[in-house]
Formats: sequence, structure tokens, C-alpha cells
Amino acid sequence: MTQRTIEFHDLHPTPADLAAEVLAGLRRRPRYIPPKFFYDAEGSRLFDAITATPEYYPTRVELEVLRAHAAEIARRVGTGSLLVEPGGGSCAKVRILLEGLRPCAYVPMDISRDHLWLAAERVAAEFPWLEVHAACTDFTRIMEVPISAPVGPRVAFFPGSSIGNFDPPAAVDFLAAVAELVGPGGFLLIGVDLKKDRARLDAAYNDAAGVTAAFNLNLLTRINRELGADFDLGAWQHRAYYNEALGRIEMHLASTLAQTVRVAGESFAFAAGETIHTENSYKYGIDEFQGLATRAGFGPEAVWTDADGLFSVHLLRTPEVGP
Ligand code: AVI
Repeated sequence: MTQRTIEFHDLHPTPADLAAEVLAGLRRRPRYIPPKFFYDAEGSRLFDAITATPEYYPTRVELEVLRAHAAEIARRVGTGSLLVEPGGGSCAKVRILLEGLRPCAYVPMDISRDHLWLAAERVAAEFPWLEVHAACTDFTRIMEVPISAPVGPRVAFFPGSSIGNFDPPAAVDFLAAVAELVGPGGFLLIGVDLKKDRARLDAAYNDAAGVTAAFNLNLLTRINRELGADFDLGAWQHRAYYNEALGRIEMHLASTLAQTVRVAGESFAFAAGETIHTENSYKYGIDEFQGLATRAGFGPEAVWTDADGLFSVHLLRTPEVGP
């Protein structure tokens, strides 16, 4: 049996990064805290629970599309690549691809250290032939393959429609960084949630069991714990709705009364009904998304959707450098 290889590279953001970004976001109008801070250990656990709610269709449908087309994906991409997954915290969807792609190594990158470490260990145990080089990093800032990883043609995997959590210009910048990471002739396999009727979208972000609400509110619990803040959890409410004009779900935390909160020694006054914007989740038509990808330096190779047209999986490729 092959010797198991698992390496862990820790570039986790420091408490100072959290403080600087949260304070800057609370000083802004409208107030905004980036969604990457949802993912402490509890936030990662709650996100996994969201994906199991009946209303949150993207995970289930994407898995269905990946399973249906895994053989074709492997045929198009080939074997022996270095497979990189920015945000691959739970290493769940990649399992569908591993046997077909037989990569020379797998590099999951995630901001949530313990979650990544456990998932990387599990995937390495399940696929003993696979070299795993896990990198704990805020991939929106640092997206580098660890130098210990082997050299090979590169394939990036970015499932879950996490691209929707960037505003469109930032999405183009991120995709351009991925294009650079994979290099000439490199692939990107990416899941993108499609535009659809408002009722379905609103329900997906307002599940009846309240898991999405708990996920959103957990951000305040985290800030209380890590930045010595005094948010009263009883005075904030989860709010999520589809903003059709902008093609995005917006998530907010709404103050139920006029109140002052202290965060890292600074006071913030909130009016009743005022919100902290915590997440955007953009939805794209197929052509619309391919337009973004093209601006970032990728060309479309293939796209697959489910029969109901809820979710898309795109295979993109950067041009080979010609002679
Ligand atoms: C991670 N990301 C793609 C999820 C989304 O749908 O935007 C995060 C999420 N927020 C609420 N529910 C799920």
C-alpha cells in the first residue's frame, strides 16, 4: 500500500485581521462585515447543517450534476493533475471526482483551521493513494500552492457557488487569480447557482428550522468572544431576501431596537431596524457567468445543469501558450 502523505500549512488570519476588518466594516454606512468571518468552528458546522436543510437546494443539486458528469469531467481534464480547492473546508464534493481524476496531489485551502484539518485527514484516510497538502489560508487574500506540493498540470475546483459571495468585479479578480494559479492550459471546474424564481431563493436562505438564522447570528457570538464585544443576541434578527435588480440574495443582521454596542473598545450606535450587511450571494445566467469568466482569462469548455435548471457546473480553461 502507498505511504499516506498529508501535510498541513498554516497561514490562518490573525485576531488582528478579524479586528481590523470588523471595525472597518462597522464604521462604514451601510455597515458590512465580510462573509468569510462566518466560518469559525461553529459557523462551519452550521454551514454544513444548512446544506442538509430541505430548502437549501444548491448542495444537493450540485452533487447530482457532478455525479452525473464525473466520467466526462475526468475524460476532458485527464489524470495526474495537481487538484487545488480554494474553500475546500469539508472536502465533500471532491470525493466524487478523485477516482476519475487520480490527481498527483490534492490541495484543499480553507480559512477554518480545525474543520480543514479534520476533513483533510478523513479524505487522506479514505483515499490512501492520495497526497494531501492542506493549506489553512484566507484564499481571498493569499492563494498559493504550498511549495512542498508536487508539480503537475493544475486543475482548480471551486464548487458550492462560493463565487456568488463576491461582487461581480471582485469575482472577475478572483477568477483571474485562479487563472494565474492554474497557468496556461489549466482548468477550473466551478459550481454556479442559477437565477430563478424569488420564492425558491428566499426559502433557501430562510429555512424553517432556523439553521441559516443561527449561522448568521453566530457571527455576533464570534465577535463577542474573539473581540470582547457585547452584542446582545436577543436584540438582533436574521434577514435574507432576493434583490432581483442586483441578482443577489442579501443577508443582514437587523437591530430590533436603538442600541449601542462596544466592539474592541469602540462604541457603535445602531438605530432600530438598522442592519449589518453580512453576505451577498449572486446568482448568474449561464452566458452571464461565462462573460465574467472570459474577462478573467478563461474560455468555456463545457457546462452542465440539472433537469430543473437550478444549478450549473462550468468547466473553464485558460489558453495554452502557443508557439
Ligand atoms: C458558501 N456560500 C456559497 C453560501 C451561499 O449560498 O451563498 C453561504 C450561505 N449563506 C447562507 N446560506 C448559505
